[in-house]
Amino acid sequence: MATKSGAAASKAASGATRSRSRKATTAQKSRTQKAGSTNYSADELLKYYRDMLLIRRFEEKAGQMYGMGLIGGFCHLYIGQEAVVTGIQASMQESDSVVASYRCHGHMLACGMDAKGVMAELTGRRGGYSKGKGGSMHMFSREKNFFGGHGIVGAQVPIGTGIAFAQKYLGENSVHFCYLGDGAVNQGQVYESFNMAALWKIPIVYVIENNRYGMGTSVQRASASTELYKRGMAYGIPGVQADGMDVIKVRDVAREVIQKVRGGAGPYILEVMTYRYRGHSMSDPAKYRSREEVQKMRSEHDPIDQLKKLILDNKLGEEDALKKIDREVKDIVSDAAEFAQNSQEPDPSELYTDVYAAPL
Ligand SMILES: Cc1ncc(C[n+]2csc(CCOP(=O)(O)OP(=O)(O)O)c2C)c(N)n1
Ligand SMILES: [Mg+2]
Repeated sequence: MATKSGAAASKAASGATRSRSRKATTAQKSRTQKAGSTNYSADELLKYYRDMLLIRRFEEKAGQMYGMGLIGGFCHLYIGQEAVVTGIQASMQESDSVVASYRCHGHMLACGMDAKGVMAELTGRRGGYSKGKGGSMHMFSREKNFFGGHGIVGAQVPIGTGIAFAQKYLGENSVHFCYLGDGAVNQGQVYESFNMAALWKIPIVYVIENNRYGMGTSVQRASASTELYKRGMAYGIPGVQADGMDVIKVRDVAREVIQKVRGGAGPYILEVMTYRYRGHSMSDPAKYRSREEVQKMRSEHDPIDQLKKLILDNKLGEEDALKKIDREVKDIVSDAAEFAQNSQEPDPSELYTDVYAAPL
């Protein structure tokens, strides 16, 4: 998958000459090459491997526990999309913040939230991030600058824009990352937010995770224009598209984008081309796509397998080092599952707490 820039695309669309568009193509190529260059250390790669594997194993365990009836309500797994949050998180600063949709467990783990607290929230226990009262889509961590988990499609976009505005207003040099799906991009509130963000040069990156489907509807069937990184053109918001199955490419494109946004350029759109292996939620049999389609993505583009191959082929880590990470991750996840089953359910009196910031 290539990296495309919205600026180059808009030039071509406005009838640029052949030579100008040839220049744009060369620029795109060098950007892609740069994104794929050996611009990484062995330690970094092993860390990305660990971070992606933690999300993968955590989600597999959550899926199992859901099947056993230990997790109720909705549960949207992030399996397949791990390179997106891992690559972006690797390019962030500690004070940067994140808001996400309901497919958010991976984002929480990437932000450094504790696997025990996330899993215990899924099982609805006191040890969970929302004391067992929020569940899968409603977890927050002020400490890790993670602002939820939002079940209403697109609702996080004005919220994220507000958080980014506050950061600018308070004079912080932070960038906000607002994740949304391809299914959210046709909503009115998204464009109202884009307008304000561009008008006030708000330091926000809108990360569109294009996993090709919104529930059971493919992007082609839902969107009149499918190049989602161009969706800010009406407001002068630049956009770029990256291969979301390659953690290094995501990280490198994100770094370029963040540098511009932190430097005061205003909002940016980063569209990452990704894929979810599981259904929309645990109750989706995914009949709208073929098994072959999923299998092809898994065998040819899996983010974890690709990184593993890169590490081994370039002798940046031994098979044993990767096995050690596998064991470490497995232990974190089984400890989280155990904690999530042994933590107490919330006391009924908790029904009346945490409803208002300042109780009436
Ligand atoms: C305002 C609103 N409309 C509809 C829904 C039902 N709904 C839940 S998820 C979803 C699809 C969203 O897809 P996308 O944004 O691509 O995210 P993905 O599930 O692929 O991560 C819809 C329509 C909702 N939760 N909120
Ligand atoms: Mg989608």
